[in-house]
Amino acid sequence: MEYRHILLARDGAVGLLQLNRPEVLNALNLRLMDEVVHALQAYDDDDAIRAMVVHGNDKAFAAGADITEMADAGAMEMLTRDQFAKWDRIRKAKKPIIAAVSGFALGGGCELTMICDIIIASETAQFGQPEINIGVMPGAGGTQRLTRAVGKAKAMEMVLTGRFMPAREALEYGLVLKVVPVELYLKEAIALAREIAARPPLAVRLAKEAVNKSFDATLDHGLEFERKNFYLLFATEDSEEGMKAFVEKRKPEWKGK
Ligand code: CO8
Repeated sequence: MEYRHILLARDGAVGLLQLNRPEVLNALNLRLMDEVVHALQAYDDDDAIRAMVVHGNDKAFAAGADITEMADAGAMEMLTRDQFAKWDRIRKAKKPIIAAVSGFALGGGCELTMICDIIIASETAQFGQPEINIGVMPGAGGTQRLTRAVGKAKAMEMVLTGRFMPAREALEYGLVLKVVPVELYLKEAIALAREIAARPPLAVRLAKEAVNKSFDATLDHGLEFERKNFYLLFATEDSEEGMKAFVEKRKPEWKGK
Protein backbone atom coordinates (compact mmCIF):
# COMPACT_ATOMS: atom_id res chain seq x y z
CA MET A 1 0.00 0.00 0.00
CA GLU A 2 1.25 3.46 -0.84
CA TYR A 3 1.17 5.76 2.20
CA ARG A 4 0.08 9.37 1.67
CA HIS A 5 -0.89 10.49 5.14
CA ILE A 6 1.49 8.66 7.44
CA LEU A 7 5.27 8.40 7.80
CA LEU A 8 7.06 5.28 8.96
CA ALA A 9 10.48 4.92 10.59
CA ARG A 10 12.34 2.34 12.64
CA ASP A 11 14.42 2.68 15.76
CA GLY A 12 15.97 -0.75 16.31
CA ALA A 13 13.10 -3.10 17.12
CA VAL A 14 10.63 -0.21 17.51
CA GLY A 15 8.32 0.62 14.61
CA LEU A 16 7.31 4.30 14.47
CA LEU A 17 4.20 5.62 12.78
CA GLN A 18 3.58 9.36 12.41
CA LEU A 19 0.15 10.72 11.49
CA ASN A 20 0.93 13.29 8.85
CA ARG A 21 -1.84 15.68 7.78
CA PRO A 22 -0.54 18.69 9.72
CA GLU A 23 -2.57 21.19 7.67
CA VAL A 24 -5.77 19.83 9.29
CA LEU A 25 -4.29 18.91 12.69
CA ASN A 26 -4.02 15.27 11.54
CA ALA A 27 -7.79 14.88 11.14
CA LEU A 28 -8.43 11.19 10.61
CA ASN A 29 -9.96 10.68 7.19
CA LEU A 30 -10.84 7.21 5.93
CA ARG A 31 -7.70 6.93 3.82
CA LEU A 32 -5.43 7.88 6.73
CA MET A 33 -7.05 5.29 9.01
CA ASP A 34 -6.75 2.61 6.30
CA GLU A 35 -3.04 3.42 6.14
CA VAL A 36 -2.67 3.32 9.94
CA VAL A 37 -4.36 -0.07 10.16
CA HIS A 38 -2.32 -1.46 7.26
CA ALA A 39 1.03 -0.19 8.59
CA LEU A 40 0.43 -1.33 12.17
CA GLN A 41 -0.61 -4.75 10.90
CA ALA A 42 2.61 -4.94 8.89
CA TYR A 43 4.69 -4.04 11.98
CA ASP A 44 2.74 -6.58 14.00
CA ASP A 45 3.59 -9.30 11.47
CA ASP A 46 7.26 -8.27 11.20
CA ASP A 47 9.60 -10.39 13.36
CA ALA A 48 12.14 -7.55 13.50
CA ILE A 49 9.63 -5.26 15.27
CA ARG A 50 8.76 -5.84 18.93
CA ALA A 51 6.91 -2.66 19.92
CA MET A 52 5.30 0.28 18.13
CA VAL A 53 4.95 4.01 18.74
CA VAL A 54 2.18 6.08 17.15
CA HIS A 55 2.56 9.87 17.20
CA GLY A 56 1.54 13.08 15.51
CA ASN A 57 3.41 16.37 15.70
CA ASP A 58 3.96 18.82 18.58
CA LYS A 59 0.70 20.69 17.83
CA ALA A 60 -1.63 17.75 17.30
CA PHE A 61 -1.77 14.02 17.73
CA ALA A 62 -5.10 14.16 15.88
CA ALA A 63 -8.05 16.56 16.14
CA GLY A 64 -10.60 13.81 15.49
CA ALA A 65 -12.42 12.31 12.56
CA ASP A 66 -12.23 14.44 9.44
CA ILE A 67 -15.42 16.47 9.88
CA THR A 68 -15.49 17.53 6.22
CA GLU A 69 -15.62 13.87 5.21
CA MET A 70 -18.40 13.07 7.70
CA ALA A 71 -20.47 16.18 7.10
CA ASP A 72 -22.55 14.81 4.23
CA ALA A 73 -22.73 11.18 5.28
CA GLY A 74 -26.09 9.67 6.18
CA ALA A 75 -26.72 7.06 8.83
CA MET A 76 -26.84 4.14 6.38
CA GLU A 77 -23.65 5.31 4.67
CA MET A 78 -21.87 5.48 8.04
CA LEU A 79 -23.18 2.01 8.84
CA THR A 80 -22.08 0.47 5.55
CA ARG A 81 -18.67 2.17 5.71
CA ASP A 82 -18.27 0.24 8.98
CA GLN A 83 -14.95 1.94 9.50
CA PHE A 84 -14.62 0.79 13.09
CA ALA A 85 -14.38 -2.85 12.05
CA LYS A 86 -10.90 -1.87 10.83
CA TRP A 87 -10.09 -0.08 14.09
CA ASP A 88 -10.69 -3.43 15.81
CA ARG A 89 -7.61 -4.75 14.05
CA ILE A 90 -5.50 -2.21 15.95
CA ARG A 91 -7.05 -3.38 19.20
CA LYS A 92 -6.09 -6.93 18.35
CA ALA A 93 -2.40 -6.18 17.67
CA LYS A 94 -0.16 -8.71 19.38
CA LYS A 95 2.65 -6.27 20.07
CA PRO A 96 2.42 -3.30 22.43
CA ILE A 97 1.54 0.07 20.92
CA ILE A 98 2.50 3.29 22.70
CA ALA A 99 0.82 6.58 21.82
CA ALA A 100 3.12 9.61 22.07
CA VAL A 101 0.77 12.57 22.36
CA SER A 102 1.39 16.30 22.08
CA GLY A 103 -1.24 18.98 21.47
CA PHE A 104 -4.76 17.95 20.49
CA ALA A 105 -6.01 14.38 20.91
CA LEU A 106 -9.71 14.90 20.26
CA GLY A 107 -12.67 12.79 19.23
CA GLY A 108 -11.40 9.90 17.11
CA GLY A 109 -7.86 11.10 17.94
CA CYS A 110 -8.47 10.62 21.66
CA GLU A 111 -10.08 7.26 20.90
CA LEU A 112 -7.05 6.19 18.89
CA THR A 113 -4.73 6.99 21.82
CA MET A 114 -6.94 4.89 24.09
CA ILE A 115 -6.83 1.87 21.76
CA CYS A 116 -3.06 1.98 22.26
CA ASP A 117 -1.65 0.20 25.31
CA ILE A 118 0.15 3.12 26.98
CA ILE A 119 -0.02 6.89 26.49
CA ILE A 120 2.94 9.22 27.04
CA ALA A 121 1.95 12.89 26.90
CA SER A 122 3.71 16.20 26.45
CA GLU A 123 2.83 19.09 28.77
CA THR A 124 0.76 20.61 25.96
CA ALA A 125 -1.39 17.55 25.32
CA GLN A 126 -5.16 17.98 25.52
CA PHE A 127 -7.55 15.05 25.45
CA GLY A 128 -11.20 15.45 24.64
CA GLN A 129 -14.37 13.97 23.21
CA PRO A 130 -15.96 17.12 21.75
CA GLU A 131 -18.33 15.29 19.35
CA ILE A 132 -21.30 16.63 21.35
CA ASN A 133 -20.49 20.10 19.99
CA ILE A 134 -21.11 18.94 16.43
CA GLY A 135 -24.30 17.07 17.30
CA VAL A 136 -22.96 13.54 17.60
CA MET A 137 -21.11 11.44 20.17
CA PRO A 138 -17.96 9.29 20.37
CA GLY A 139 -18.16 6.32 18.00
CA ALA A 140 -14.76 4.66 18.11
CA GLY A 141 -14.83 3.40 21.70
CA GLY A 142 -14.68 6.72 23.58
CA THR A 143 -17.68 6.18 25.83
CA GLN A 144 -16.33 2.80 26.93
CA ARG A 145 -12.55 3.29 27.11
CA LEU A 146 -12.62 6.80 28.58
CA THR A 147 -15.05 5.67 31.29
CA ARG A 148 -12.85 2.71 32.16
CA ALA A 149 -9.77 4.94 32.21
CA VAL A 150 -10.98 7.99 34.16
CA GLY A 151 -14.20 6.87 35.86
CA LYS A 152 -17.84 7.69 35.22
CA ALA A 153 -18.06 11.25 36.58
CA LYS A 154 -15.12 12.60 34.59
CA ALA A 155 -16.10 10.68 31.45
CA MET A 156 -19.65 12.02 31.66
CA GLU A 157 -18.35 15.56 32.01
CA MET A 158 -16.05 15.21 29.01
CA VAL A 159 -18.52 13.41 26.76
CA LEU A 160 -21.54 15.58 27.67
CA THR A 161 -19.81 18.98 27.61
CA GLY A 162 -16.94 18.33 25.21
CA ARG A 163 -14.57 19.85 27.76
CA PHE A 164 -10.87 19.14 27.09
CA MET A 165 -8.67 17.45 29.67
CA PRO A 166 -5.17 18.92 29.90
CA ALA A 167 -2.13 16.65 30.25
CA ARG A 168 -1.66 17.13 34.02
CA GLU A 169 -5.27 16.23 34.68
CA ALA A 170 -4.97 13.21 32.38
CA LEU A 171 -2.05 12.08 34.52
CA GLU A 172 -4.01 12.64 37.71
CA TYR A 173 -6.88 10.53 36.36
CA GLY A 174 -4.62 7.75 35.13
CA LEU A 175 -5.36 8.21 31.43
CA VAL A 176 -1.67 8.71 30.67
CA LEU A 177 1.43 7.12 32.13
CA LYS A 178 3.66 10.17 32.11
CA VAL A 179 3.75 13.87 31.25
CA VAL A 180 7.04 15.30 30.02
CA PRO A 181 8.21 18.53 28.34
CA VAL A 182 7.24 18.78 24.71
CA GLU A 183 10.78 18.16 23.46
CA LEU A 184 10.83 14.82 25.29
CA TYR A 185 7.49 13.06 24.72
CA LEU A 186 8.56 11.18 21.63
CA LYS A 187 11.95 10.28 23.07
CA GLU A 188 10.27 8.98 26.25
CA ALA A 189 7.80 6.91 24.25
CA ILE A 190 10.58 5.40 22.14
CA ALA A 191 12.70 4.69 25.25
CA LEU A 192 9.76 2.88 26.84
CA ALA A 193 9.06 0.95 23.63
CA ARG A 194 12.73 -0.05 23.47
CA GLU A 195 12.61 -1.22 27.06
CA ILE A 196 9.59 -3.41 26.30
CA ALA A 197 11.19 -4.58 23.04
CA ALA A 198 14.15 -5.89 25.04
CA ARG A 199 11.85 -8.22 27.03
CA PRO A 200 10.99 -11.79 25.96
CA PRO A 201 8.46 -11.29 23.13
CA LEU A 202 6.15 -14.21 23.87
CA ALA A 203 5.81 -13.18 27.50
CA VAL A 204 5.17 -9.57 26.42
CA ARG A 205 2.49 -10.71 23.99
CA LEU A 206 0.62 -12.94 26.41
CA ALA A 207 0.92 -10.42 29.25
CA LYS A 208 -0.47 -7.59 27.11
CA GLU A 209 -3.33 -9.84 26.06
CA ALA A 210 -4.12 -10.68 29.68
CA VAL A 211 -4.06 -7.05 30.89
CA ASN A 212 -6.39 -6.06 28.05
CA LYS A 213 -8.68 -8.94 28.94
CA SER A 214 -9.44 -7.16 32.21
CA PHE A 215 -11.47 -4.67 30.19
CA ASP A 216 -13.91 -7.11 28.66
CA ALA A 217 -14.12 -10.06 30.97
CA THR A 218 -15.59 -10.74 34.36
CA LEU A 219 -12.96 -11.11 37.09
CA ASP A 220 -13.45 -14.88 36.97
CA HIS A 221 -12.88 -15.10 33.23
CA GLY A 222 -10.00 -12.63 33.37
CA LEU A 223 -8.24 -14.63 36.06
CA GLU A 224 -8.81 -17.84 34.11
CA PHE A 225 -7.38 -16.23 30.99
CA GLU A 226 -4.37 -14.86 32.86
CA ARG A 227 -3.66 -18.29 34.38
CA LYS A 228 -3.84 -19.98 30.98
CA ASN A 229 -1.35 -17.51 29.48
CA PHE A 230 0.90 -17.83 32.54
CA TYR A 231 1.01 -21.63 32.24
CA LEU A 232 1.54 -21.40 28.47
CA LEU A 233 4.71 -19.37 28.96
CA PHE A 234 6.27 -22.33 30.75
CA ALA A 235 6.33 -24.02 27.34
CA THR A 236 8.72 -21.38 25.97
CA GLU A 237 12.50 -21.53 25.71
CA ASP A 238 12.60 -17.93 26.93
CA SER A 239 11.03 -18.76 30.29
CA GLU A 240 13.56 -21.56 30.78
CA GLU A 241 16.38 -19.19 29.80
CA GLY A 242 15.04 -16.34 31.96
CA MET A 243 14.91 -18.42 35.13
CA LYS A 244 18.22 -20.16 34.41
CA ALA A 245 19.92 -16.80 33.80
CA PHE A 246 18.54 -15.49 37.09
CA VAL A 247 19.92 -18.47 38.99
CA GLU A 248 23.27 -18.21 37.17
CA LYS A 249 23.37 -14.44 37.81
CA ARG A 250 23.78 -13.51 34.14
CA LYS A 251 21.81 -11.55 31.54
CA PRO A 252 19.25 -13.67 29.67
CA GLU A 253 19.31 -14.02 25.90
CA TRP A 254 15.82 -13.95 24.43
CA LYS A 255 14.99 -16.01 21.35
CA GLY A 256 11.32 -15.24 21.03
CA LYS A 257 10.59 -18.97 21.24
N1 CO8 B 1 -11.74 17.61 10.72
C1 CO8 B 1 -11.39 18.34 9.65
N2 CO8 B 1 -10.61 19.44 9.71
C2 CO8 B 1 -10.17 19.83 10.92
C3 CO8 B 1 -10.48 19.13 12.09
C4 CO8 B 1 -11.30 17.96 11.97
N3 CO8 B 1 -11.64 17.20 13.03
N4 CO8 B 1 -9.90 19.74 13.15
C5 CO8 B 1 -9.23 20.81 12.65
N5 CO8 B 1 -9.39 20.86 11.30
C6 CO8 B 1 -8.83 21.86 10.37
C7 CO8 B 1 -9.52 23.20 10.49
O1 CO8 B 1 -10.70 23.21 9.72
C8 CO8 B 1 -8.46 24.12 9.96
O2 CO8 B 1 -8.44 24.04 8.56
P1 CO8 B 1 -8.32 25.41 7.67
O3 CO8 B 1 -6.96 25.96 8.02
O4 CO8 B 1 -8.45 24.93 6.28
O5 CO8 B 1 -9.42 26.30 8.14
C9 CO8 B 1 -7.16 23.51 10.44
O6 CO8 B 1 -7.48 22.13 10.74
C10 CO8 B 1 -6.63 24.14 11.71
O7 CO8 B 1 -7.66 24.14 12.67
P2 CO8 B 1 -8.14 25.46 13.45
O8 CO8 B 1 -7.89 26.68 12.63
O9 CO8 B 1 -9.54 25.23 13.92
O10 CO8 B 1 -7.11 25.43 14.67
P3 CO8 B 1 -7.31 26.06 16.12
O11 CO8 B 1 -5.99 25.94 16.80
O12 CO8 B 1 -7.98 27.39 16.07
O13 CO8 B 1 -8.38 25.07 16.85
C11 CO8 B 1 -9.23 22.90 17.49
C12 CO8 B 1 -8.00 23.74 17.11
C13 CO8 B 1 -9.82 23.38 18.82
C14 CO8 B 1 -8.76 21.45 17.63
C15 CO8 B 1 -10.31 23.02 16.38
O14 CO8 B 1 -9.69 22.80 15.12
C16 CO8 B 1 -11.44 22.03 16.52
O15 CO8 B 1 -12.33 22.22 17.32
N6 CO8 B 1 -11.42 20.95 15.70
C17 CO8 B 1 -12.47 19.93 15.71
C18 CO8 B 1 -12.34 19.03 16.90
C19 CO8 B 1 -13.48 18.04 16.93
O16 CO8 B 1 -14.64 18.37 17.02
N7 CO8 B 1 -13.13 16.73 16.86
C20 CO8 B 1 -14.09 15.65 16.90
C21 CO8 B 1 -14.49 15.28 15.52
S1 CO8 B 1 -15.81 14.11 15.47
C22 CO8 B 1 -15.06 12.65 15.79
O17 CO8 B 1 -13.88 12.54 16.00
C23 CO8 B 1 -15.95 11.43 15.77
C24 CO8 B 1 -15.24 10.24 16.40
C25 CO8 B 1 -15.79 8.95 15.97
C26 CO8 B 1 -15.33 8.59 14.61
C27 CO8 B 1 -13.83 8.40 14.43
C28 CO8 B 1 -13.50 8.11 12.95
C29 CO8 B 1 -12.07 8.53 12.56
